[in-house]
Amino acid sequence: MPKRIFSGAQPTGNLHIGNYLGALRNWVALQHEYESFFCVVDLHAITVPQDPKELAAKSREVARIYLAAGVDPNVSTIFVQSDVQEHAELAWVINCVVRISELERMTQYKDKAKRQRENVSVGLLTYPALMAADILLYQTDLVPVGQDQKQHLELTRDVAERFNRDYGETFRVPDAFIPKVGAKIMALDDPSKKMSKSDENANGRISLLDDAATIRRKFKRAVTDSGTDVRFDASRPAVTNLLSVFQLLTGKTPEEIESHFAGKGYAQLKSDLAEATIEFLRPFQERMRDIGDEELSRTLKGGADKARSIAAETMRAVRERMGIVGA
Ligand code: ATP
Ligand code: LTN
Repeated sequence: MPKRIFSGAQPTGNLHIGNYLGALRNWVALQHEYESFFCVVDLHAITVPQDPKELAAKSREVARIYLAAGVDPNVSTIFVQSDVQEHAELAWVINCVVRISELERMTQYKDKAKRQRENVSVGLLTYPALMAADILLYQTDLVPVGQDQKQHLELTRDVAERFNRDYGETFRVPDAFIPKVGAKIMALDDPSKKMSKSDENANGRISLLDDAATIRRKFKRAVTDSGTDVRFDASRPAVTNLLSVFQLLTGKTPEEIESHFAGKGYAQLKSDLAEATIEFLRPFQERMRDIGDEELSRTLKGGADKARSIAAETMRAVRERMGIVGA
C-alpha cells in the first residue's frame, strides 16, 4: 500500500499565513510522495456555534484555498468532512474507547473551554476523538500539522494502539509531521500567542486574502522587541517570528537574511516583509479568483467519492471487530 497523508483545516474564520506556513505548505510539498487526503473539517467547526449559511460558504472557500495554495486535485483527494458519514460513525466508536481524563488533559480544550465558560459543548471536549477518526479512517501514515496539534496526534496514536490491542490489528498508527521552522507562527500583536484565526484582533494575523494595503498596515503595527539590530535571537521572540516568516516566504537562509538586514532596523524588516508577503500572495489570490464554482464542485464530489470508498472499507473492519454488525 502507498504511504498515506491526511490533514485538514476548520472552515472557521479566514486562513492566515500561520495556517499556510505550518500546514498547507507542507501538504503541497509532500503530496507527490504520498497518497494524500486533505479535508475541510466542518464537523469540527460546529463544536462551537456557527452561522449555517456562513459555514457552508466557508467550507467551499477553504477547499478553494487548498487548490489555490497548490494542492493538486489530480494527485490529492480534497473533500468536505460532512460528505463522508463514516467520520461521525467512527468518532462515536472512538468516543467509547478514549477516556474522559485523556480529553480533559488536552490544552486546546482547556483554552477554548476557559474562553467560553458555561456554554461548553460536549463536542468541544470530544473534538480529538473526531480528529482521531478522520486520521484512522484512511489508514494514515503521516499527518502534517502545526505544533498546536501535536498533543492531539499523540492521543490519536494512543487510541489506535488501544483499539488494536483490544479488538485486533485494525488501524495504522500515524506519525505527526511538524516542520522545524513555521510550526508555530506567533501573533503580530502579541508574540507570546500563536497567530490564530479565531482571535478577535485581526491585526495579529495576515489573512491569505488580505489586500496589499492591509498587509502593509498590519506589519507596520506589529509588536517588536527592545534592541535595534535585525537577527534571529531566541531572546527576541517578536523579531525572530517576523524573520521566520520572511525566511519561509523568500526561501533565503538565515545567514543571507541577517546579512541583508545588517545595519538596517526594524522598520526596514517590516517593510521588506510586507512586500515579500504581498508578492507571495499575489499569484495565490489570482488563482483563488480563477477557480470556477463548477470546477470546485466537481473536485469536491470526486474527492468525497474516493474518500468514502476507503472510509467504508475501514468502517467494515471496525464493525466486524467490535460486533456492531446489525441484525
Ligand atoms: P486558529 O488559527 O483559530 O487557532 P486552528 O488552529 O483551529 O485555528 P485550523 O484551521 O484547524 O486552525 O488549522 C489548520 C492547520 O494550521 C493546523 O495544522 C494547525 O496546526 C495549523 N496552524 C494553526 N495556527 C498556526 C500557527 N500560528 N502557526 C503554524 N501553524 C498553525
Ligand atoms: N484539529 C485540527 C484540524 C483537524 C485535523 C484533522 C488536522 C481536524 N481533523 C485530522 C489533521 C488531521 C486543527 O488544526 N485545529
